[in-house]
Amino acid sequence: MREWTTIKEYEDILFQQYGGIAKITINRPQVYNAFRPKTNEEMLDAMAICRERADIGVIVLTGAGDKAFCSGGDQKVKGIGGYIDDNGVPRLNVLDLHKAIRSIPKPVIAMVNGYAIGGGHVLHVVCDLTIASENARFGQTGPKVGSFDAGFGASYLARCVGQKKAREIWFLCRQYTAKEAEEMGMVNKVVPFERLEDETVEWCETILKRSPMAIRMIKRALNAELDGQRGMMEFAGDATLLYYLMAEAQEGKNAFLEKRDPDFSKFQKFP
Ligand code: S0N
Repeated sequence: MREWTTIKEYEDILFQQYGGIAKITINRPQVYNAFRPKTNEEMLDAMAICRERADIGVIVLTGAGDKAFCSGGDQKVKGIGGYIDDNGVPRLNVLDLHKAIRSIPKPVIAMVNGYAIGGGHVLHVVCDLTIASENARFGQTGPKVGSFDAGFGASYLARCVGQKKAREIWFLCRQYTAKEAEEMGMVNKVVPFERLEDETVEWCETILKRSPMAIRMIKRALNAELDGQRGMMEFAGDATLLYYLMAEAQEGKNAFLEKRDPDFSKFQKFP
């Protein structure tokens, strides 16, 4: 059994670390790890910490127990206009979490340990990779329970499984086994439940041996294709970051500070 150390205490989630891996666990097993606004706020806070912390290279998202990864929005707090927070404000702040998962320049792996249903299904879809246990079940429920996600849960799902399958998943609201989800292309690997964490940690440790800048750029590139101007902005932002690391960019800044003309002639012009 590996030792996960707590990074920060929260009410609805566990936030732990093992080496360069951060693990965010939705800890509401009594409602099959359904999220309420507070759960999403806490996950957003944990994601912000993961983004800042240079010692964290991969993030694992999972649910507590062996029944559910996440069963979507907590139907007990669903009100008019969204999920009601502690101040009585209706929110759909899981969408902010989707954006954070897409935007963080580090891989996010869904470790699916049971039901990934409704908004919980969308959550695993939005993650960069999905590793599932054999008991996992996947599916959307929106059109059955008065909801839908027309964001990544539709468009990125279709990129993963194809348009026809995505329409089937949303129109029929059936459940699929982990094996079926793998065959459809929305799960990377299926393992016995007892192997789930070991397998996920092995994937993380392999990624941690790879070049972080290369991983960052490839995540940006794969996102940009779907994310339009925002995706291009994030890709372009990292191109600027790379440029700032070069002596050529520093020459411009140094020349300004030294009140001289910059000399860019010494820098190679690549074919
Ligand atoms: C997961 C299911 C299939 C499991 O069935 P099973 O094994 O028969 O167990 P149950 O007895 O049904 O459940 C066990 C206990 O857990 C509670 N519970 C389960 N799911 C929820 C939930 N979502 N909210 C609150 N409680 C839940 C049960 O009530 C039960 O507790 P007790 O015994 O005390 O009654 C089955 O449980 C199931 O189908 N669950 C509901 C799945 C669902 O419909 N989820 C909501 C779908 N909608 C969303 O997620 C909306 C998402 C959203 O906010 C959004 C909006 C806009 C854009 C994007 C999104 C997005 O999230 O992507």
